[in-house]
Amino acid sequence: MLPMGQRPFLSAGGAAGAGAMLLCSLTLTLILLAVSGTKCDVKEFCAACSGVPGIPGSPGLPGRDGRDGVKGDPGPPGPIGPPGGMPGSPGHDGLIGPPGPPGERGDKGEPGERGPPGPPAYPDEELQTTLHDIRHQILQLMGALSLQGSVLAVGEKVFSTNGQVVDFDAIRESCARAGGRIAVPKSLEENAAIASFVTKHNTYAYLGLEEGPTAGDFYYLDGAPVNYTNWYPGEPRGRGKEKCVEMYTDGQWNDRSCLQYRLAICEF
Ligand code: MAN
Ligand code: CA
Repeated sequence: MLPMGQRPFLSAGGAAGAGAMLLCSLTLTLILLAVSGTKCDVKEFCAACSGVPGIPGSPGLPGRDGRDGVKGDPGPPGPIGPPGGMPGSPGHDGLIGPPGPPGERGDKGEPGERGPPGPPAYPDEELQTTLHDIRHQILQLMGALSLQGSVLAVGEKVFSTNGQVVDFDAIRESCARAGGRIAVPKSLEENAAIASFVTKHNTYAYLGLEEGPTAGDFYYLDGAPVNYTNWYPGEPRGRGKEKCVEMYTDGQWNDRSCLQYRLAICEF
Protein backbone atom coordinates (compact mmCIF):
# COMPACT_ATOMS: atom_id res chain seq x y z
CA MET A 1 0.00 0.00 0.00
CA LEU A 2 1.26 3.48 -0.85
CA PRO A 3 2.20 5.88 2.02
CA MET A 4 -0.60 8.28 3.04
CA GLY A 5 1.19 11.45 1.69
CA GLN A 6 1.21 10.10 -1.89
CA ARG A 7 -2.44 9.36 -2.18
CA PRO A 8 -3.84 11.57 -5.02
CA PHE A 9 -7.31 11.97 -3.48
CA LEU A 10 -5.97 13.47 -0.27
CA SER A 11 -3.43 15.80 -1.86
CA ALA A 12 -6.05 17.26 -4.19
CA GLY A 13 -8.65 17.18 -1.47
CA GLY A 14 -11.40 19.67 -0.67
CA ALA A 15 -14.89 19.32 0.74
CA ALA A 16 -16.26 18.01 -2.57
CA GLY A 17 -13.49 15.48 -2.92
CA ALA A 18 -13.97 14.25 0.60
CA GLY A 19 -17.64 13.80 0.03
CA ALA A 20 -17.12 11.94 -3.24
CA MET A 21 -14.64 9.73 -1.51
CA LEU A 22 -17.04 8.96 1.24
CA LEU A 23 -19.80 8.16 -1.26
CA CYS A 24 -17.52 5.93 -3.16
CA SER A 25 -16.47 4.19 -0.02
CA LEU A 26 -19.98 3.67 1.18
CA THR A 27 -21.22 2.51 -2.19
CA LEU A 28 -18.37 0.05 -2.55
CA THR A 29 -18.96 -1.27 0.89
CA LEU A 30 -22.60 -1.84 0.16
CA ILE A 31 -21.88 -3.55 -3.16
CA LEU A 32 -19.31 -5.80 -1.56
CA LEU A 33 -21.67 -6.61 1.27
CA ALA A 34 -24.35 -7.45 -1.25
CA VAL A 35 -22.06 -9.62 -3.38
CA SER A 36 -19.94 -11.45 -0.81
CA GLY A 37 -21.79 -11.02 2.48
CA THR A 38 -18.60 -9.83 4.24
CA LYS A 39 -17.60 -6.44 5.52
CA CYS A 40 -15.05 -4.60 3.44
CA ASP A 41 -11.82 -3.08 4.85
CA VAL A 42 -12.69 0.54 4.12
CA LYS A 43 -9.07 1.70 3.94
CA GLU A 44 -8.28 -0.76 1.13
CA PHE A 45 -11.04 0.15 -1.23
CA CYS A 46 -10.90 3.83 -0.51
CA ALA A 47 -7.17 3.85 -1.49
CA ALA A 48 -7.81 2.76 -5.17
CA CYS A 49 -11.42 2.64 -6.03
CA SER A 50 -11.07 2.12 -9.75
CA GLY A 51 -14.05 -0.15 -10.32
CA VAL A 52 -16.18 -2.98 -9.13
CA PRO A 53 -14.95 -6.58 -9.98
CA GLY A 54 -17.30 -8.47 -12.16
CA ILE A 55 -19.08 -11.64 -11.26
CA PRO A 56 -16.87 -14.75 -12.12
CA GLY A 57 -17.94 -16.33 -15.35
CA SER A 58 -19.57 -19.75 -15.56
CA PRO A 59 -17.20 -22.75 -16.24
CA GLY A 60 -16.35 -23.27 -19.91
CA LEU A 61 -17.25 -26.36 -21.96
CA PRO A 62 -15.11 -29.47 -21.26
CA GLY A 63 -11.94 -29.65 -23.37
CA ARG A 64 -11.34 -32.34 -25.97
CA ASP A 65 -9.90 -35.70 -24.88
CA GLY A 66 -6.10 -35.79 -24.76
CA ARG A 67 -4.07 -38.25 -26.77
CA ASP A 68 -3.70 -41.89 -25.51
CA GLY A 69 -0.97 -42.29 -22.92
CA VAL A 70 1.96 -44.80 -23.07
CA LYS A 71 0.92 -48.38 -22.44
CA GLY A 72 1.51 -49.34 -18.79
CA ASP A 73 3.46 -52.37 -17.40
CA PRO A 74 1.59 -55.67 -17.09
CA GLY A 75 -0.06 -56.08 -13.76
CA PRO A 76 0.84 -58.86 -11.22
CA PRO A 77 -0.70 -62.34 -11.68
CA GLY A 78 -4.17 -62.64 -10.32
CA PRO A 79 -5.08 -64.85 -7.34
CA ILE A 80 -5.59 -68.62 -7.79
CA GLY A 81 -9.12 -69.29 -8.76
CA PRO A 82 -11.57 -71.42 -6.79
CA PRO A 83 -11.29 -75.28 -7.11
CA GLY A 84 -13.56 -77.20 -9.40
CA GLY A 85 -12.63 -75.62 -12.71
CA MET A 86 -11.69 -77.59 -15.83
CA PRO A 87 -8.05 -78.89 -15.78
CA GLY A 88 -5.72 -76.83 -17.87
CA SER A 89 -3.91 -78.18 -20.93
CA PRO A 90 -0.61 -80.08 -20.24
CA GLY A 91 2.45 -77.91 -19.83
CA HIS A 92 5.54 -78.00 -22.04
CA ASP A 93 8.08 -80.85 -21.73
CA GLY A 94 10.70 -80.24 -19.04
CA LEU A 95 14.47 -80.03 -19.62
CA ILE A 96 16.36 -83.23 -20.56
CA GLY A 97 17.66 -84.90 -17.37
CA PRO A 98 21.28 -86.09 -16.72
CA PRO A 99 22.45 -89.44 -18.30
CA GLY A 100 21.50 -92.59 -16.37
CA PRO A 101 24.03 -95.12 -14.95
CA PRO A 102 25.80 -97.53 -17.41
CA GLY A 103 23.84 -100.65 -18.38
CA GLU A 104 24.90 -104.26 -17.79
CA ARG A 105 27.69 -105.71 -19.90
CA GLY A 106 26.41 -107.21 -23.13
CA ASP A 107 27.19 -110.64 -24.61
CA LYS A 108 30.61 -111.21 -26.11
CA GLY A 109 30.66 -110.47 -29.81
CA GLU A 110 31.86 -112.72 -32.62
CA PRO A 111 35.65 -112.81 -33.08
CA GLY A 112 36.86 -110.46 -35.77
CA GLU A 113 38.74 -111.49 -38.89
CA ARG A 114 42.42 -112.29 -38.61
CA GLY A 115 44.52 -109.19 -39.11
CA PRO A 116 47.46 -108.88 -41.51
CA PRO A 117 50.80 -110.44 -40.46
CA GLY A 118 52.73 -108.17 -38.12
CA PRO A 119 56.47 -107.51 -37.94
CA PRO A 120 58.79 -110.15 -36.42
CA ALA A 121 58.23 -110.53 -32.67
CA TYR A 122 61.91 -109.84 -31.96
CA PRO A 123 63.48 -107.67 -34.61
CA ASP A 124 66.53 -107.32 -32.38
CA GLU A 125 69.51 -108.45 -34.48
CA GLU A 126 71.62 -109.76 -31.60
CA LEU A 127 68.68 -111.87 -30.37
CA GLN A 128 68.11 -113.22 -33.86
CA THR A 129 71.78 -114.29 -34.03
CA THR A 130 71.50 -115.99 -30.63
CA LEU A 131 68.36 -117.89 -31.69
CA HIS A 132 70.09 -118.99 -34.88
CA ASP A 133 73.09 -120.24 -32.91
CA ILE A 134 70.92 -122.18 -30.43
CA ARG A 135 69.01 -123.83 -33.24
CA HIS A 136 72.33 -124.82 -34.84
CA GLN A 137 73.65 -126.32 -31.59
CA ILE A 138 70.45 -128.34 -31.05
CA LEU A 139 70.71 -129.75 -34.56
CA GLN A 140 74.38 -130.65 -33.89
CA LEU A 141 73.49 -132.55 -30.70
CA MET A 142 70.50 -134.31 -32.26
CA GLY A 143 72.71 -135.37 -35.17
CA ALA A 144 75.39 -136.77 -32.88
CA LEU A 145 72.87 -138.60 -30.65
CA SER A 146 70.97 -139.94 -33.65
CA LEU A 147 74.18 -141.38 -34.98
CA GLN A 148 74.51 -143.29 -31.69
CA GLY A 149 70.94 -144.48 -32.18
CA SER A 150 70.06 -143.26 -28.66
CA VAL A 151 67.46 -140.56 -29.40
CA LEU A 152 64.22 -140.44 -31.35
CA ALA A 153 62.05 -137.34 -31.77
CA VAL A 154 58.31 -137.97 -32.08
CA GLY A 155 56.10 -134.92 -32.15
CA GLU A 156 56.84 -132.83 -29.09
CA LYS A 157 58.67 -135.67 -27.34
CA VAL A 158 62.24 -136.93 -27.51
CA PHE A 159 62.84 -140.56 -26.43
CA SER A 160 66.31 -141.61 -25.37
CA THR A 161 68.06 -144.66 -23.88
CA ASN A 162 71.49 -145.03 -22.33
CA GLY A 163 71.41 -148.80 -22.98
CA GLN A 164 71.44 -149.65 -19.25
CA VAL A 165 69.35 -152.57 -17.95
CA VAL A 166 68.10 -151.98 -14.41
CA ASP A 167 64.93 -152.32 -12.29
CA PHE A 168 61.94 -149.98 -12.42
CA ASP A 169 63.01 -147.65 -9.58
CA ALA A 170 66.53 -147.29 -10.97
CA ILE A 171 65.20 -146.37 -14.42
CA ARG A 172 62.82 -143.81 -12.92
CA GLU A 173 65.65 -142.20 -10.94
CA SER A 174 67.99 -142.07 -13.94
CA CYS A 175 65.39 -140.37 -16.07
CA ALA A 176 64.59 -137.80 -13.33
CA ARG A 177 68.29 -137.00 -12.88
CA ALA A 178 68.52 -136.28 -16.59
CA GLY A 179 65.55 -133.95 -16.39
CA GLY A 180 63.04 -136.33 -17.97
CA ARG A 181 60.65 -139.18 -17.08
CA ILE A 182 60.49 -142.91 -17.77
CA ALA A 183 59.05 -143.26 -21.28
CA VAL A 184 55.38 -144.15 -21.75
CA PRO A 185 53.68 -144.20 -25.16
CA LYS A 186 50.45 -142.23 -25.57
CA SER A 187 49.99 -142.97 -29.24
CA LEU A 188 50.77 -145.65 -31.82
CA GLU A 189 53.64 -143.57 -33.14
CA GLU A 190 55.21 -143.13 -29.71
CA ASN A 191 54.72 -146.83 -29.00
CA ALA A 192 56.58 -147.63 -32.23
CA ALA A 193 59.48 -145.33 -31.31
CA ILE A 194 59.94 -147.00 -27.89
CA ALA A 195 59.51 -150.45 -29.45
CA SER A 196 62.35 -149.67 -31.88
CA PHE A 197 64.75 -149.30 -28.91
CA VAL A 198 63.48 -152.53 -27.37
CA THR A 199 64.00 -154.39 -30.64
CA LYS A 200 67.42 -152.91 -31.22
CA HIS A 201 68.62 -153.82 -27.71
CA ASN A 202 66.61 -157.03 -27.74
CA THR A 203 65.64 -156.24 -24.16
CA TYR A 204 62.20 -155.60 -22.74
CA ALA A 205 61.64 -152.11 -21.34
CA TYR A 206 59.57 -150.83 -18.41
CA LEU A 207 57.02 -148.17 -19.23
CA GLY A 208 55.94 -145.20 -17.11
CA LEU A 209 52.81 -146.85 -15.70
CA GLU A 210 51.74 -148.24 -12.29
CA GLU A 211 48.82 -150.35 -11.20
CA GLY A 212 46.41 -148.63 -8.82
CA PRO A 213 44.66 -150.11 -5.72
CA THR A 214 42.18 -151.87 -8.00
CA ALA A 215 43.73 -154.83 -9.92
CA GLY A 216 43.86 -154.17 -13.66
CA ASP A 217 43.60 -150.35 -13.37
CA PHE A 218 46.78 -148.63 -14.52
CA TYR A 219 47.78 -144.99 -14.17
CA TYR A 220 50.48 -142.66 -15.47
CA LEU A 221 53.06 -141.69 -12.85
CA ASP A 222 51.36 -138.31 -12.39
CA GLY A 223 48.20 -140.16 -11.27
CA ALA A 224 46.12 -139.74 -14.45
CA PRO A 225 44.34 -142.87 -15.73
CA VAL A 226 45.89 -144.48 -18.80
CA ASN A 227 44.20 -143.52 -22.07
CA TYR A 228 46.28 -145.41 -24.62
CA THR A 229 47.16 -149.13 -24.23
CA ASN A 230 48.70 -151.87 -26.32
CA TRP A 231 48.27 -154.93 -24.09
CA TYR A 232 49.42 -158.34 -25.25
CA PRO A 233 46.27 -160.49 -25.62
CA GLY A 234 45.03 -161.65 -22.20
CA GLU A 235 47.03 -159.00 -20.30
CA PRO A 236 46.97 -157.53 -17.75
CA ARG A 237 46.36 -160.67 -15.73
CA GLY A 238 48.65 -160.17 -12.74
CA ARG A 239 45.56 -159.69 -10.47
CA GLY A 240 47.23 -156.93 -8.50
CA LYS A 241 50.54 -158.81 -8.06
CA GLU A 242 52.25 -157.25 -11.12
CA LYS A 243 52.28 -153.51 -10.50
CA CYS A 244 54.63 -152.49 -13.39
CA VAL A 245 54.29 -152.75 -17.17
CA GLU A 246 56.90 -154.07 -19.57
CA MET A 247 57.06 -153.77 -23.37
CA TYR A 248 57.82 -156.84 -25.44
CA THR A 249 60.03 -156.61 -28.53
CA ASP A 250 56.95 -156.47 -30.75
CA GLY A 251 55.73 -153.43 -28.83
CA GLN A 252 52.94 -155.18 -26.89
CA TRP A 253 52.51 -154.73 -23.14
CA ASN A 254 52.48 -157.09 -20.18
CA ASP A 255 51.93 -156.30 -16.50
CA ARG A 256 54.96 -157.52 -14.60
CA SER A 257 56.82 -157.40 -11.27
CA CYS A 258 58.76 -154.13 -10.85
CA LEU A 259 61.97 -155.95 -9.85
CA GLN A 260 63.02 -157.25 -13.27
CA TYR A 261 66.01 -155.82 -15.16
CA ARG A 262 64.76 -153.86 -18.11
CA LEU A 263 66.07 -151.41 -20.68
CA ALA A 264 66.02 -147.81 -19.41
CA ILE A 265 64.21 -145.54 -21.85
CA CYS A 266 63.35 -141.95 -20.90
CA GLU A 267 61.30 -139.23 -22.53
CA PHE A 268 61.99 -135.48 -22.58
C1 MAN B 1 53.55 -165.09 -18.33
C2 MAN B 1 52.18 -164.44 -18.30
C3 MAN B 1 52.30 -163.00 -17.90
C4 MAN B 1 53.03 -162.84 -16.63
C5 MAN B 1 54.36 -163.53 -16.71
C6 MAN B 1 55.04 -163.50 -15.35
O1 MAN B 1 54.34 -164.52 -19.32
O2 MAN B 1 51.38 -165.07 -17.36
O3 MAN B 1 51.02 -162.38 -17.73
O4 MAN B 1 53.19 -161.49 -16.34
O5 MAN B 1 54.17 -164.89 -17.08
O6 MAN B 1 56.25 -164.22 -15.42
CA1 CA C 1 51.21 -160.23 -16.75
